[in-house]
Amino acid sequence: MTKRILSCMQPTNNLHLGNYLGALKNWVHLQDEPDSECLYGVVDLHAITQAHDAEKLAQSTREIAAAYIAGGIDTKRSAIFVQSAISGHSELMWLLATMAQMGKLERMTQFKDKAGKNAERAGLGLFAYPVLMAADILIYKATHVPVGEDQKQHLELSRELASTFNTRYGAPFFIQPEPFIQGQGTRVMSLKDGSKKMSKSDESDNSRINLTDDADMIARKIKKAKTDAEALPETLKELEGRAEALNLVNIYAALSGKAAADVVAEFAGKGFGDFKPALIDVAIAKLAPITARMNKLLADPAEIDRALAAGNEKASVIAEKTVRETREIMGFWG
Ligand code: AQP
Repeated sequence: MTKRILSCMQPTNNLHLGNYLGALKNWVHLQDEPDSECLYGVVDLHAITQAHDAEKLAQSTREIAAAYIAGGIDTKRSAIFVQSAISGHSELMWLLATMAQMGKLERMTQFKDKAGKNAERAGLGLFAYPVLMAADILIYKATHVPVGEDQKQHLELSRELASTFNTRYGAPFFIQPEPFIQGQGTRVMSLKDGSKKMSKSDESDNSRINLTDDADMIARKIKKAKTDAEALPETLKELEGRAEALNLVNIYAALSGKAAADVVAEFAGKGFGDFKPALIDVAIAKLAPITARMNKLLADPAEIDRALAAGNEKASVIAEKTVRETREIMGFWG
């Protein structure tokens, strides 16, 4: 096995089109990489770094796992695990936290965004989130981590912590993971504001297309999506400064597997009255089978729970070994 691929999502809410196009769709293809093993996590310990509903957490974890399977993760080939079920994540996080510099954590843009003006009152968990993410990755000695642009900074910290540990203890123990920056559709923007990314935690449900939305809801959200009054131009370059229009073109391209430049050329001169119905058709054609499969899995969650139990078992064998060896290298008793 030459590559170990690891990636995760938080059960903060249902997955949306951005999660699918920016991450899950690529994870499915990565399963076909030769000589590779894939581990996909539902990182529920990250989901509690901001206020969460305890009654919904376990169900959200199941829903994310259902979305992985419905989106094409093959549980015979890839492990789907739950972070909190594998205690080594928290233990390794503490060991790595002793090496993480406060100044670096303070500069993390996600912390700044999520803490907002109230950084003084933000929880330690939100601040230390990138260290837990480093533990998530290093515990599996992952060689490759598919991440969106927004997570690149966190991955860099994981690489640095691996290197700090190896230098401090004189052992080439942790692997520095390589990022896989994902291709087309990498950054899907909000349907209401083309300058903000589509996000699970956006207050407005109309800002995103959820993988649980039915055909009517998808159509309604796309019809309502913010656009402008101009027709589509002939080239992609001419869409500069029209963030919402560009976003819809990019979504169409990613869903249909076409290049964005070809999509603009195809619809050149047409307004959104023509473009939106076409986008609705491709979105429904692509997402309806995923939604149907997800609903079927959620109606009888035994299959999801079996997949998670098997994935947890596989992941915990690797994780326990790494933690045991880390403790030995650091000189702990027993
Ligand atoms: N809008 C997006 N476009 C493309 N990719 C995206 N991802 C998230 N939003 C977009 C990718 O999906 C994965 C989810 O990671 P996460 O669960 O850690 O969530 P996140 O990155 O913090 O973003 P979300 O889904 O909007 O959640 P909240 O609102 O809870 O922060 C990652 O691979 C991410 O790059």
